[in-house]
Amino acid sequence: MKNTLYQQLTERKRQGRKSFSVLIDPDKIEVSAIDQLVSLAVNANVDYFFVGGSLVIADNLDESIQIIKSSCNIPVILFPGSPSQLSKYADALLYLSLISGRNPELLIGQHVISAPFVKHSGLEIIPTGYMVIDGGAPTTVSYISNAAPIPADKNEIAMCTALAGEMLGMKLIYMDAGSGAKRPITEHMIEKVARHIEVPLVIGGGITDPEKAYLNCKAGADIIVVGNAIEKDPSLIAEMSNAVHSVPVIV
Ligand code: 1GP
Repeated sequence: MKNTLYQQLTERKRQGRKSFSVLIDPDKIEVSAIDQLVSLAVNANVDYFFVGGSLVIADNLDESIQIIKSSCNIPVILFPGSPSQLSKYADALLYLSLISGRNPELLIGQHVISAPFVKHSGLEIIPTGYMVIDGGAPTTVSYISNAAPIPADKNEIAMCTALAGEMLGMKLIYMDAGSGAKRPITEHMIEKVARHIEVPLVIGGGITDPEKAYLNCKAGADIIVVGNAIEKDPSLIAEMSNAVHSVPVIV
């Protein structure tokens, strides 16, 4: 039987291999520019594409994913801002529960409403504990979610939240300072959380240089997600990917 993407993720973690994911927000990229981005990603050995955004106003989600899938084998994982952002052309769905917030709609409410739709999508579902960390600027995600982020220096709260998420059955923990965050998540917080959980840890939000991506991985991140910085300068893909893949393998 074919390994699921999640099995691949956990296997990579077991081997101590770090992964790099490019975030594509269909609202922020012209469909015509996707081909070039994909070719840069293939050359840079990017591990995953995350596709999604807080809003996804443009009606091009299916089309964007089809273009990616037709030109490479890099898995496409949906990172949806709302349950309407589904596409059967993707490989898997991060089934997000906003465990850092106290908004019941984003913890379970929207999931109940969209459950049959999600089930019938045929997508691989990856239950994900989504934690928003204060990145120094009110981001779209914090406004839309109507939930306070975890303060950037409250490492214990982050650790306890991740631990609770894992014990509730979340298969991934995604800590996000929000797209375009002024301050990305600190290595102290990443280290604290990584030491206490066993599931893979995804880190994103405001990562703009390869050095930061490298340090995040050293601190315990398993997957680094970059969107904004690459939208501004696509040539960063290679440097970021190299930095993540150059982290020494420690198991
Ligand atoms: C946002 O984690 C992602 O949800 C990536 O953030 O766009 O700032 O890289 P950036």
